[in-house]
Amino acid sequence: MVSSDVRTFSEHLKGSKRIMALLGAGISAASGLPTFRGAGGLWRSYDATELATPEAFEANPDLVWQFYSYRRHMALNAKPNPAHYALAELAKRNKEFITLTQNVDGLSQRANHPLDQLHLLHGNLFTVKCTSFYCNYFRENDFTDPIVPALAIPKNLPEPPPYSDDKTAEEASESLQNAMGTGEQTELDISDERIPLAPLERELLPHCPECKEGLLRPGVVWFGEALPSHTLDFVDDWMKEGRIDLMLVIGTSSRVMPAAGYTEMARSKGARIAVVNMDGKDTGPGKLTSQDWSFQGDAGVLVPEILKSVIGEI
Ligand code: BV8
Repeated sequence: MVSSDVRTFSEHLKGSKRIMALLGAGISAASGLPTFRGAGGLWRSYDATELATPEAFEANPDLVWQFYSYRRHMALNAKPNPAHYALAELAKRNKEFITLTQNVDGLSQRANHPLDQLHLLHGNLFTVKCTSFYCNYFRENDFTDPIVPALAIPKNLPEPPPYSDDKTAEEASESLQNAMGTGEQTELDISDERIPLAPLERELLPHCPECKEGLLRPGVVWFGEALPSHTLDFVDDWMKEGRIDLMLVIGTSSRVMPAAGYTEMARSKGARIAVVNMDGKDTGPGKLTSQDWSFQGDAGVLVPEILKSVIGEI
C-alpha cells in the first residue's frame, strides 16, 4: 500500500542525493494558470492539444497566436507559488537535484530556480522563433505583451455581432455586453467562447525581423514535434550516471510522452517515487508500491511542506 506519511518521506529525502522532479501544469494551478485538462483541457471550444500542433498553426496562425498570446499574458500576470520556490531552494542546496518541467509558463525561472538544474522539456512561451525553413532566427525572454498590437486582449467587444432582423446592431451589442457583464472597460476573458474573436490578417501577426518574411511562432514543443535533443541527451546522461534516490512527480496527469516516461526510467534506476497531485488517481505510469508515496492535494501547499526537512520554511 503506497504511503502518504510525510515523516518516512522526510527521512528518505534527507538521505537522498540524486533526485529528479517532473513537473506538470498542476504545479502552476496554484498560481492561477489553467491546466490542460483542468477545464476538460479546453480553450474556448477547442481542445488545447489540438491548438498546440504545427498543423493548427499552418491552418490558422491567427487563432493559434491568440491562444498563445493569451497564455503569455496569463503567465506574465501570474506569480510563482511556494511550490516553485521550494523546488528552487532544494536545487540551491543540492546540486545533484534536477527539475524537468513540462510547463512553458516561466514560473520556475521566476522563482529563481538555478537554470542549470531546470530543464524545459516543452520549451517556453517567451521564446519565439522564425518559421521560415532557411531562417534560424529566434529570441528568448521576449516578454512583450502583447507581442504585436493586434494580439492585445480586447477591452471591449469587437464590432457588434451581425444583428438579426428583430435587433439593431446596438441592441445586439448591448445584449452581448450584458451577457458578458462587460459594461466597464476591463479586459475580456477571451478564453470564454462567448467572446467573438476577430480573425486577424496574417500581416498583423508577429513576423521575423531578420528574414522579414517568416511568421514567428511560440518557442514551445508542439504535439508531433521532437523535444529538444540537448535536453533529452542531458537527461539520458544524467540517468546513466548512477542510481537515482528519489523521483518527485508533481502536478502532472502523466499522459504526455516521452515526458511521462521518465518516471518509469527513474524507477528502473532504483528511485522511490513521490507523487503530489490534486487527484489521488493521477499517480503516473506504473504502479506505486509501499516504497513510494502519494500526497494528494494542492502542490502549492504540499511541496513546501514535504520538502521542509531539507529546505526549512519557505
Ligand atoms: C514526440 C507545449 C516524437 C505546448 C506540450 C507515446 C504514447 C502515446 C503518445 C505519444 C507517444 N509518443 C509521442 C506521442 C504523441 C504525443 C503525446 O504524448 N500525446 C498525448 C496527448 C497522448 N507526444 C508528442 O507529440 C511529443 N513529441 O513524441 O515527438 C518525434 C520524435 C522525432 C521527430 C518528430 C517527432 C511532444 C509532446 C509535447 C507537447 N507540448 N506543451 C503548450 O504548452 O502549448 S504538452 C502540454 O500538455 C504541457 O506541456 C503538458 O506537458 C501537457 C499537459 O500535461 P500536464 O502538465 O500533466 O497537465 P494536465 O492538465 O494534463 O494535468 C494536470 C495535472 O495536475 C492533473 O493530474 C491534475 O490532477 C493535477 N493538478 C491540478 N491542479 C493541481 C494539480 N496537482 C497539484 N496541485 C494542484 N493545485
